[in-house]
Amino acid sequence: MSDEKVDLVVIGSGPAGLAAACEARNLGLSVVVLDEQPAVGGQIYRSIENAPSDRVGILGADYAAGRALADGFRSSGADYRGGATVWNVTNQGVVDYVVENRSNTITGRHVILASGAMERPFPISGWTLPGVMGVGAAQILLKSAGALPQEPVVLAGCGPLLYLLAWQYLRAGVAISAIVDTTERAGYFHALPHIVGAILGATDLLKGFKLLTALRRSGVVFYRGARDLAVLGETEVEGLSFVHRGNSKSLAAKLVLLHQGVVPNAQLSLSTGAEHRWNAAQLCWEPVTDEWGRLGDSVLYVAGDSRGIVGALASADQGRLAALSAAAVQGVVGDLARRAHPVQQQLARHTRIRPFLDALYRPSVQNRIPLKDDVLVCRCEEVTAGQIRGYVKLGCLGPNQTKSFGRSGMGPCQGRLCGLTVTEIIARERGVMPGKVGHYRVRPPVKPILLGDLTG
Ligand SMILES: Cc1cc2nc3c(=O)[nH]c(=O)nc-3n(C[C@H](O)[C@@H](O)[C@H](O)COP(=O)(O)OP(=O)(O)OC[C@H]3O[C@@H](n4cnc5c(N)ncnc54)[C@H](O)[C@@H]3O)c2cc1C
Repeated sequence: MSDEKVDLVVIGSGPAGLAAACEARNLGLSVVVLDEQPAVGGQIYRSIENAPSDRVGILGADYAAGRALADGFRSSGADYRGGATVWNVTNQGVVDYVVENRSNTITGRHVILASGAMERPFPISGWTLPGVMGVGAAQILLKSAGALPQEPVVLAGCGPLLYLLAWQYLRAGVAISAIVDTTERAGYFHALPHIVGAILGATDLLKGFKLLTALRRSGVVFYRGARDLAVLGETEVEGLSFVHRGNSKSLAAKLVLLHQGVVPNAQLSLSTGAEHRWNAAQLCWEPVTDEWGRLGDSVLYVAGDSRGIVGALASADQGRLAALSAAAVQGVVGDLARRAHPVQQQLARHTRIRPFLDALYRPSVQNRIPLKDDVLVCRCEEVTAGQIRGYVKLGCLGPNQTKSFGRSGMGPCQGRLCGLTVTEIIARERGVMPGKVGHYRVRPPVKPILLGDLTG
């Protein structure tokens, strides 16, 4: 076990972490970046440094743009440690991580948590069958290995990432049987008041518009406003059933990709005991920070999607701002306001479209809170929606108690996958807001590690 000290430890090498590291190095801070992935890039720019040109072509210009950020990071002088899984962070800046089966400790005068986003759970009947994957997971296979489905695929759900992968698949020659779109009609009405902000962020709006137009022109069948989705099959996926314009439909498929947006991967900030609030627009927990992303009066900052979903460009802006603030606290920067001003303006530009997207692609209640009792909620411990409701009837008030009632949230993912669903089910049963119900108390190790890793 080592115990080194540096000015800044950054956890995560997505846009937020890479930009934070570059900014901090520019200001002369010593920087170590840890990431459990073997290469830099995070979710959006995964494998950007070694992706062959045909794959970059398929993934599109937004992906290719990550190359400049990765190059800048490589020449910044920051120390990058890939394959490093962080399992513990303290409010004093101590970070424990495992790399190559050995646990190490590093202390940062400041630490930036930039652990990004994860896909929102999509708990419907059959969602745990072999042959069902998240759209994000399928995109990870494409980015990291160029892996593509050989058989026609059904994509179901809503949100920019779903349409993006459909577009990327079309460019790669993958056959798409259908896009079963769950965007609700109400979403359009709720998004309307935010249209001015979206128009001011015209580039993003235009990109989305072009992408949807390309999909429509491709002839892919769209079922808009689909409801009552259920994955069919006993031991593996056989298809997807749903209701479209009042008619029951079912499509045969061996691969069904589900998606209804991404949510902050907040396990690290939650594990520090920092205050988190329920974001009613994005339907998720987010850490309470100051404008720079600082958690209370600790030495910890949060930047990027793990602070609340903002997208790649805004994540990078937040990374820069957190690094600037940390450098100012360390006495390296005397003119914080002046340096931060252009980045803050850019951040405002990059987040203008967010309220529009949040309203339009708000996942429907029935796809977040399973009505059927037999739908699995906690996949690790195989706890169903009915069981969670049963615990509430017995007096269970929040997610932490579900652990003692029936092991929900006790498996290897430590509630990362079921946490939001459990909170929302309990809130609905109790007739209170999710913020009142609370979230799983997350304790280190936040990622599964072996006892041998600690002693090795
Ligand atoms: C699967 C998926 C695919 C996505 N694809 C796209 C896309 O193609 N286009 C797009 O615009 N947006 C995409 N997004 C949204 C996306 O996450 C961006 O908004 C952006 O990447 C956020 O940047 P970030 O730096 O905050 O986090 P990320 O890019 O998510 O990076 C976070 C990094 O933290 C690391 N990390 C997390 N926890 C730990 C830990 N405990 N120890 C060590 N390392 C850790 C992860 O390995 C990851 O590399 C995707 C999201 C997901 C979940």
